[in-house]
Amino acid sequence: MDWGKRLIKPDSQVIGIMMVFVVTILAKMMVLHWVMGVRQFFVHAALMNFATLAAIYSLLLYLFPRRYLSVFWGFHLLLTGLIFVNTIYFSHYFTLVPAGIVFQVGQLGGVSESIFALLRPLYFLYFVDTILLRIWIHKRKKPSSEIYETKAYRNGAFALAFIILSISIVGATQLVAHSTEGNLRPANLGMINYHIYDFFRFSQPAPAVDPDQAEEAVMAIEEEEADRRYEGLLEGRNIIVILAESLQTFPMEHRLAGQDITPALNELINKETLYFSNFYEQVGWGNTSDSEFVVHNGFYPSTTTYSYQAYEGNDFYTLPMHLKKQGYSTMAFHGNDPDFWGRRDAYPDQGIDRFFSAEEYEMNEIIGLGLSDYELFKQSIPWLHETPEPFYGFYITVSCHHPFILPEQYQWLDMPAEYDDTYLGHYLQSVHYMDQQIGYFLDVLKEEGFYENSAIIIYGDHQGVDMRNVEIEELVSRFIRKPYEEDEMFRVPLIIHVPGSEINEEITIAGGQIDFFPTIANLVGDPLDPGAVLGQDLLNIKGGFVAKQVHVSAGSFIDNEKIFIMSPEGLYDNSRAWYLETGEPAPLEEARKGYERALAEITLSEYVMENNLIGRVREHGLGGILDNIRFLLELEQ
Ligand code: GP9
Ligand code: MN
Repeated sequence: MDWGKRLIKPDSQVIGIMMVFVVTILAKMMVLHWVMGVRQFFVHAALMNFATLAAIYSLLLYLFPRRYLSVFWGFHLLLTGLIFVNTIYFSHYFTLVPAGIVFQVGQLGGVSESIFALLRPLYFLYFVDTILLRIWIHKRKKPSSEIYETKAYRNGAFALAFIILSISIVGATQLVAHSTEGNLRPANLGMINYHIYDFFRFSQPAPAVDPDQAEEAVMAIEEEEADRRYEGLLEGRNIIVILAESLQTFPMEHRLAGQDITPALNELINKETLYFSNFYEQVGWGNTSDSEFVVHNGFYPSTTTYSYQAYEGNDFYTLPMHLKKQGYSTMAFHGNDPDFWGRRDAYPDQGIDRFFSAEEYEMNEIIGLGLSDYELFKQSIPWLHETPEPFYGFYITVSCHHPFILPEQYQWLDMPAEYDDTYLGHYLQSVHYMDQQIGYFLDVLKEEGFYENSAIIIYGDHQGVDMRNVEIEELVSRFIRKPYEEDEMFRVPLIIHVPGSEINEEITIAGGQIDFFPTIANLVGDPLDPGAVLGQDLLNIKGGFVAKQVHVSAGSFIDNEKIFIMSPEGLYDNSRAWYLETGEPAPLEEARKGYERALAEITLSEYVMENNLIGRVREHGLGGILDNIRFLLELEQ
């Protein structure tokens, strides 16, 4: 047998073909990396992803020696699809598609309008080379394939795949982990390596908690003022919470060509109201549903998928449950599919006893995602009448949702030319419409006799306009007359309106959605025990603290003086910090403690939730959980 001839010649041809597939995919990935703003790790990510692709293609050759051309092409198509989807996803979420998305595929129908709005014809260019490759492999004469089935060849390819895989994925990932203090991110791993890492992380148990750092965080959370301000202010009242979709604070503070964008809300915050003006969103992958999860539980959302899914089957202790102890009836209203974000299954465990959704509502006026806010409020009145008081009613609005396209007849703001038909213009119209429906709802509550003995709480679930989109950033900066940055993007209002009370106060302490539960618990006269949740009672603390995760790198935070944004590539020294008041840069070292606290809180939260430990937290507090962790660590030694 002429081994030399048979092995070397066709092999080099096949390797050449393989490289065409690898390099074309890699080139497209590098385009995506560039779009994602990967700079410092650009070459590194390209090399790492090249190694991984070469390894996978070698493995494919080993596994499919006869049909390797079609398999190569199939994989090329698959990865191109992934690059395409990642590009769309990145344009909205500014990260790559997370592994946990597999649980969210069912939600896609509901947001199809949003997805189409993000699609750009340019993205289809990704498929051009894939199509050309199909034509090319169809035309070319296949080299004899027998040769690739020889044992020597198969082992050789396998060994190559194995070596490159282990060196590229494990070795290089370790190096990146080392230089970024373990912050593995899309911006330092690149697309395919990040997906592989994310997949393994997703299937791993909760990360290890450093008990000393977590203890410092818990002690900081427990630090409260001695007098309990406003304790019991809401006692006995119905509590009506309106989750205001995509409502940020800035539209409340700026006028548009002489018009108030949120006249109803502005009127509210000037009378009988506690208004939290430095309040921030803390959602994770589950957007609206995560904001519900955070306000009701006082814990962070999951970092892997939407929290109702990630923590399905857990025991919880939530605000609605806390209120039920005081005899409250609990219910939620949402003019959309009850299974959206898994609400139907999640609500009973969250202490929400009745859920009025598209199955109960007459879906007679659809705006964007679902029933109009007007109908959402209006149709709920008979249900309020039939519910024993006091009740807790949680309203999820949907009309003001991306892409913020309102029917013509509801675009009530006179739009100046500079914002006409812009994303910001559409957003402000939608915010205005929602504001007017909230105003209408308050009037109806008055007419129906609910207003005087209720508290009406309104909060924004998350940002509507994203500063990472250059066009939007420019428009909003012009509108608010200062650079539009993360501090403004994450700021959402919290309004607690207490009709007939003497109060009227703007609370400027920094707070986040995680503080909602302990704050309301104090207001209803049943404060939570210290160490019961990871939030604080915003009316009785010295200093606020808001940890961010998921949509910016974990470790980012906001306190009363400054904001710290951990760099996307995971390097502390590349991070940014600035003072909220002046916008002046703050020394990064001033943020080190907050960065550590943010990470400690998020890790502890995930540990509690992933191990279903709320029962224990109820008995022994978060301090008790830390004692357990210490005990387990000692056992391991
Ligand atoms: C629909 C609504 C979706 O259920 O909650 O809003 P989103 O999560 O996309 O912000
Ligand atoms: Mn939302």
